[in-house]
Amino acid sequence: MARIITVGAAQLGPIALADTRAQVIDRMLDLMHQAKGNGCDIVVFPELALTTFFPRWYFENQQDIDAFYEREMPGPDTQRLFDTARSLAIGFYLGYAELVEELGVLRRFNTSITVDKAGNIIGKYRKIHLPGHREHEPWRRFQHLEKRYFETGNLGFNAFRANWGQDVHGQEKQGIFGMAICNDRRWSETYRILGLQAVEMIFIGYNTPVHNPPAPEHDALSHFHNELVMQSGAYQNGTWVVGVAKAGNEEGVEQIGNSIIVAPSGEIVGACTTTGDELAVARCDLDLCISYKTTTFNFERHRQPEHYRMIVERRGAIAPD
Ligand code: CDV
Repeated sequence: MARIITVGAAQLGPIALADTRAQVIDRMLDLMHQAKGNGCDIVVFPELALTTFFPRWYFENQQDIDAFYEREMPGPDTQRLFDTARSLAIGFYLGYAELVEELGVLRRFNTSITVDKAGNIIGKYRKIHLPGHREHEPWRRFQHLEKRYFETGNLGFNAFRANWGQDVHGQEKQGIFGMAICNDRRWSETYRILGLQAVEMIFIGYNTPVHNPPAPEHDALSHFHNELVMQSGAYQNGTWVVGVAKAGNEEGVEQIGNSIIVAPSGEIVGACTTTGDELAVARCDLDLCISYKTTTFNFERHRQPEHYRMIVERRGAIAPD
C-alpha cells in the first residue's frame, strides 16, 4: 500500500521592492501550471511570497509598512491563485503578511495558509519564532525587523487532516499535515509538537540571508544548517518536510535557495539547484512515515516525558506544580 502525494517545491527568485503583487502572482501561477504538468497535488510557495522581504528595512511611516500586508485572503490580488488552484485542481501553501482586526485591535502576523484543490483554506498558521530585532540597528548591513513588524503567532502548531483526492487505484490520498515558517524550522519543538499530533508532512516557507549580521562566522554554513534542521526534524518525527526558499539577490541581500523535500528517513529526495524561480517535484509516500513512527520514533513506547520533567525540576529551571 502507498499513499503518494506529489509535491512541488515552488521556489521564488528575488522580488524587487518595486514589483507589484500582480507581477509576483504571474510568476507563481506559472509555477503552479508547471506543477500541475508534473502531476503535483500541492505546490508550496515561500514565506512572505507576495512581496519583497520588507523586514530588511526600517520604515518610520506605518502606511509604508502596511502596504506589505494582506487585509483579506483571498483578496483582490490573490484571488487568481485560488481560482487557478480550483480550475487546475491543485492545492497550495502560501506565506504572506497578515493585517487583521481582532477584538477591535489591529494585529500583524507572519502567516501561512494551506489551500485544498477546491480553493478552500484548510489550515492557517502564524509564525511563532520571530527572529531579528525590534529597534533600528544601523550598524547592520541590512535590518531584520520581524520583531517590530509582527506579533508572535497565536494559533499554535496545529496538525490538520487533508484529502488530495483519489489515486489511480481509487485509494484516498489523505494524511496529516502541518505548517511552520522560516526560523521555526531551526527549533526542534516545531517538529515535535506537530510530531506528537502524528504529522506526516510539514510545509515550511523561508527567506534566509546568507549573511547573519550578529554571527558572520555562520555564513559559510548557511546551507548546511538549512539542511541539518529540516533533515533531523523529518527523521526524528517520522515525517516528510518540504522547505521552500525565496532565493537569490533581493535588493542587495543574498538569500539562500536550497529548497528541499525531505523524506521521513531524513534523506533529501528533491531539491532546487538555482536561486531563481524553480520547481522541484517529489512523489512522497505518506506510508513511509509508518516505519519510523512505529519503530525508532515510536513516541508511546520510547519517550520518557516524566523523566525529562524531573531533570528540569531538580536543576530548578522550572518550579514544580
Ligand atoms: N525569515 C527568517 O525567519 N529568517 C531567519 C534568519 C534571520 C536567520 C531564518 O531562520 O532563516
